[in-house]
Amino acid sequence: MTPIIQAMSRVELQQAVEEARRAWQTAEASVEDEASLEALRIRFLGKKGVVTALMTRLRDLSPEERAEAGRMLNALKTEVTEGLEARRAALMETASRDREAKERYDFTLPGTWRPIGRLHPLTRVRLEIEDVFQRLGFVVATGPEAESDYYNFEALNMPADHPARDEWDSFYLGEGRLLRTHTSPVQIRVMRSQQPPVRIICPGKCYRRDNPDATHSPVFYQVELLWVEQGLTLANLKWVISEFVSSFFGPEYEMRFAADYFPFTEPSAQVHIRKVGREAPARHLGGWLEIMGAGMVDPAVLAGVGYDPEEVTGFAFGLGVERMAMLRWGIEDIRSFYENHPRFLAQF
Ligand code: 2NL
Repeated sequence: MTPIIQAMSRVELQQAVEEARRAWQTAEASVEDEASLEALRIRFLGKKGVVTALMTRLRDLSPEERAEAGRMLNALKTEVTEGLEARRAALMETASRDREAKERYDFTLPGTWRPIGRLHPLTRVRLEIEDVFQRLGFVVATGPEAESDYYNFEALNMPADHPARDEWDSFYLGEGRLLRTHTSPVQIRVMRSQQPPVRIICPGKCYRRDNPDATHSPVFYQVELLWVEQGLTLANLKWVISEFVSSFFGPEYEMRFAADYFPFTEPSAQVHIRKVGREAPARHLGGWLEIMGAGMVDPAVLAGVGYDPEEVTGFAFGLGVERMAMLRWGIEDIRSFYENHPRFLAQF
């Protein structure tokens, strides 16, 4: 297109406007994005643009000619302005349709599959045991797994040279610390911090220096129970345990106590259960299964925490959570609980 720098006649201006219109119509068809659209706007309507330059030429004409040429130029300007606007709208329309196509959700696609977790069988059994005793009015108490010799042994009537300590070999952490071998230290802590009556259950992780085999694991879970109050006897202990047996194993189980020994209870007993009608020959222990150890709290333990053994009596028991789970589901190896094979865990 010829630059418009010289004075123009009416005809020349008319021809230049027609030429500009054709140039616009050709250029307009080639707009394909925001950038080329903006370049086109500057080329025609910018300060140094084609239409602007032609406008300045109006002053070369007489007032009569100027009016007519002005209308022509205004028509061109309107055509260009509206054309640009239409192109811009078309570009935006395309852009938003593209975006919608890209962002559209397909609700028929399958969702992301994630395996749903579940409680570990030991957690399930522990919670169920807690539930049985909470319904009987016992409160859950917990405490540290790293303990002192005093709480784990001394306060339980096992001074340093006591032979019973052999049964509970611990892991020693140094600086007088050891991993608790039972949850009894929690009961000692509770008794030292409050007056009777005490009705608690103490679930938690315990550690013993045992080699792993089908029935031993150096880490295991225990639930202990303690009830201290005026006038408690072995009869109350038997009632609490029989409530547990019928709740956890079912009403068709019978129970018996067999004499045992623990340094912290006197008398002490093993508790056995058997499904009624499942009597077995004596060589199979008559079908009886040991489920826990229990007894009346030794007066020396009560005195040790500042209670008056002439005033209050108490009883306690301790059971292994793994053993309860093994009996419930017929699991034969305690190590199954700690190997965490998904196919083992998925069964519960
Ligand atoms: C077992 C035996 C038992 C206790 C734990 C206990 C705690 C205090 C005082 C007296 Cl503070 N006794 N606990 C009593 C008898 C037996 O556990 O073989 N458990 C698996």
